Amino acid sequence: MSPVRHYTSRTVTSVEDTPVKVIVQIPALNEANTLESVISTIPRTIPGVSELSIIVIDDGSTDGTADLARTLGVTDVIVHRANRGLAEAFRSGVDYALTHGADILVNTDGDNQYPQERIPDLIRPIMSGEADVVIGDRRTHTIAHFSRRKKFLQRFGSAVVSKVSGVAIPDAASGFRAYSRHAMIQLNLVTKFSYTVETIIQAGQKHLAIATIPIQTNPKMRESRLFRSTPDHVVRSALSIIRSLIMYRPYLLFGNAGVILGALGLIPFIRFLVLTWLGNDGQYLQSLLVGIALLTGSLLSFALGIIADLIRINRQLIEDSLALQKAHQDEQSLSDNRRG
Ligand SMILES: Nc1nc2c(ncn2[C@@H]2O[C@H](COP(=O)(O)OP(=O)(O)O)[C@@H](O)[C@H]2O)c(=O)[nH]1
Ligand SMILES: [Mg+2]
Repeated sequence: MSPVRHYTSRTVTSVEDTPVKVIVQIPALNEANTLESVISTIPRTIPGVSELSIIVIDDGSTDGTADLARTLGVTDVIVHRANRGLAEAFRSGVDYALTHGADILVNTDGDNQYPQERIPDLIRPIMSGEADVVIGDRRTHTIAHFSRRKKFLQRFGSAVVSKVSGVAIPDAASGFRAYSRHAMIQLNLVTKFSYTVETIIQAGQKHLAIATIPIQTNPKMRESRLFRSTPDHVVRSALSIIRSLIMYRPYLLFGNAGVILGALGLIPFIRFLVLTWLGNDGQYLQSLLVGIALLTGSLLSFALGIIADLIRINRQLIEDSLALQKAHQDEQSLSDNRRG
């Protein structure tokens, strides 16, 4: 196996037989009941991996999750004293992985939903240099305890995320994932809520290679903590997708809205003009009003699209310089390690 190290987005250096360090992170909010089953099923030795460590990110648990993790032998437990949300916990894990020299970061959940024994398969596409992000596809249509509505929503949501990101993703909400160091450097998350959708859309926009592997989930242990109900899930996911769309592909949203409003506005407007020309002066004012309102909306959409696109370009420049900075720190710490 030839592990690949990516230093910056432009230079990819393949280093034969380089030791590969994997960090498995478990974001956990009150997971004392299930944490042991998660930790005990994480494979400790994987062919081609020289070092594997586990970190638990305790996000303000009140059930002793952090202490339990330490008792179970996890030496690095990141504790958020108050609950900050899953995306923040994920970011803490990425920062830890970057500063501790991980080549690959794996995420699995604290509720033992995911089959930890498949971690070797999950990281394989990164080890072989084929992918930067690997997502475990739960094949949600086969999960027995998912209702028909939930299966439909999962599939529909994944189709929307695939469309927006430009990458075919069968299971966009899966939390069983692996990220290469290159992906960790490139991704900059801003959402507070869940990182799953935003990472995919960003990865697609940044042309990171995304792979998926089919997995079978473990039986359900408890209700979701991230979503209180299905409508709550739909609203939050939709907001997260729309926000990502505005941030990464504003012209798609505002351009289409502008064209649709413009086309709808032209119909009553032209109707008014034609009828006035035919001599019906002073009549059909409703058509004029509706037409002008829709055309103004169209104009506003285009104007917002232009502004959002300019902001997107700025953001991209800032992100590029952030990635360069992180890659530079990375090379420095690697050479310090070699010297040390
Ligand atoms: N850090 C953090 N993790 C959370 C929070 N809510 C849930 N989690 C963790 O995120 C993972 C997924 O949560 P879960 O309730 O299983 O959501 P699911 O995706 O609907 O299955 C689990 O490891 C939880 O412990 C939260 O507010 N903060
Ligand atoms: Mg779960």
